[in-house]
Amino acid sequence: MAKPLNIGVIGCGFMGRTHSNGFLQAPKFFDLPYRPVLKKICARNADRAKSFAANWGYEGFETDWRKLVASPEVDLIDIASPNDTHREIAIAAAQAGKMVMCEKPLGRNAEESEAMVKAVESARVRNMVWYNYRRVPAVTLAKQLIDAGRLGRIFHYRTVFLQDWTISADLPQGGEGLWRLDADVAGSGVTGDLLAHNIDTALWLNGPIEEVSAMTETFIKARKHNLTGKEQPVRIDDASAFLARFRNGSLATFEATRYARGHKALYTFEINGENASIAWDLHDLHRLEYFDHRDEGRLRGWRSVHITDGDHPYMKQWWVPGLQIGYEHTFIHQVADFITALGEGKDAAPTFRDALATDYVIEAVLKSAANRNWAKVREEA
Ligand code: SOE
Repeated sequence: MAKPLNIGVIGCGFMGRTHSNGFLQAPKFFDLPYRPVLKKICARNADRAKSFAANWGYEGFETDWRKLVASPEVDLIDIASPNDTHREIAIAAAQAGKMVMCEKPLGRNAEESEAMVKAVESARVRNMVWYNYRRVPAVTLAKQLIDAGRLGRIFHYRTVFLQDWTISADLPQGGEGLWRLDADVAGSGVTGDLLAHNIDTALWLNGPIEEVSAMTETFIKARKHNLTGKEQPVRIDDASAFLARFRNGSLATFEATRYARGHKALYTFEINGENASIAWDLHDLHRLEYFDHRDEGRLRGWRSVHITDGDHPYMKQWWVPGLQIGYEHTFIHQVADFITALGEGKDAAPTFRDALATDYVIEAVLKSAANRNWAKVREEA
C-alpha cells in the first residue's frame, strides 16, 4: 500500500479545481509510491471552502493559509491562489519544511521568484511549478523527438497564445476571476499569464533564450475596479509580442493577446529544423503535426499523428488506442510525475529554479517593450 502524502491546497478557483482533480485522479491511473490525501482546502470565504471541501472530498477546510502551512497534518502545500499570494505562502511553507507546488507564474516578477527559489533550496524541500502544457502527451512527444535529434539543427520557433475575453471596455478589473487584469495582483498581463506558458515550453524544447525585442500594448486604458468601485488605470499589458534569439542560434517569434476576436485559448507552436518540422495546437491537443524531409519524395508531406497509442507518452495509462484525453489530464500527469520523482528521491521539472528562467525572459520582454530596444535575458544567479 502506497504511503499517504497529505496535501493542503490554497485557493478554490479554476486552478484549485484542476489541481484537486489532479491529486484525486493520479493514483487511480498511475502506480505511485505515495497516495495523495486531500487533507485540507483553504479559502478566505468559509462557506466556499466548506462546499469545495465537500465536493472534492477534502477532510476539512481552513480560512487562514498560515494555519494550513503550520499544520503538522500536511506534508505538501499547493498554491492555487492569485499571483500576489505566491511568494509569501511559498516562503512560509518552505520554512515550515513542507514540499511546495505553485501555480504559474512563480512570482509576480523575477525578484519574487528569486526569493521563492532561495526559500525552497535552503529548506531543501521538493518543489514544482504547474506549467501543465509540458504534460500534454503530444508536447512531451515533441520533446522526445527534438532530444533524439530528429529535427536536426533548429532554425525557427514560432508560437502564439491568443484569447479574446477582455475586449469589452465594460469588463471591470480586480476581484474574483478578474484579478488577472489588476497589475498589483497579477504582476503583468498576458506576458506573465499567457506567454509564460509559451516561454516555459520553448525553454524546455529549444533551450535558453539570450535576448529579446518586444512590444506591448494596453488597449483599454482604464476600467472600473471591482474592489474600489472606481474607474482606475489599467496597468497590465493586454497584448505582447517579441522576437527572440535562442542560445542554439535559432530565431523565434512569440505573441499573446486577449484581443484576438474569435480565439479562446489558441496556444500553438511550430519548430522548423534542418531535417524536420513539428507543429502543435492546443485546440487539437491530441495531434502532433510532423514533416520529415527524409521521407521518400513522392510521399513526403505533413503527417497528423493522433497521439493516443500505448507507445505515446502517458497514453498507456489511459484508455485504448484511438481514444483521446484532454486538458485536465495534464495536471494529473504533473501530479504523477511529481510523486514518481519523489519516490526516486528526485525533483520533477519544472522546479522553482526552472520557472525562474521563464521569469527572467518575462522580465527582459517587459524591459525591452518599455525601453523600445533589445534586452538581454538575465543569466541564472
Ligand atoms: C487565462 O485565461 C488562463 O486561464 C491562464 O491563466 C492559464 O494559465 C491558461 O492555461 C489558460 O488561460
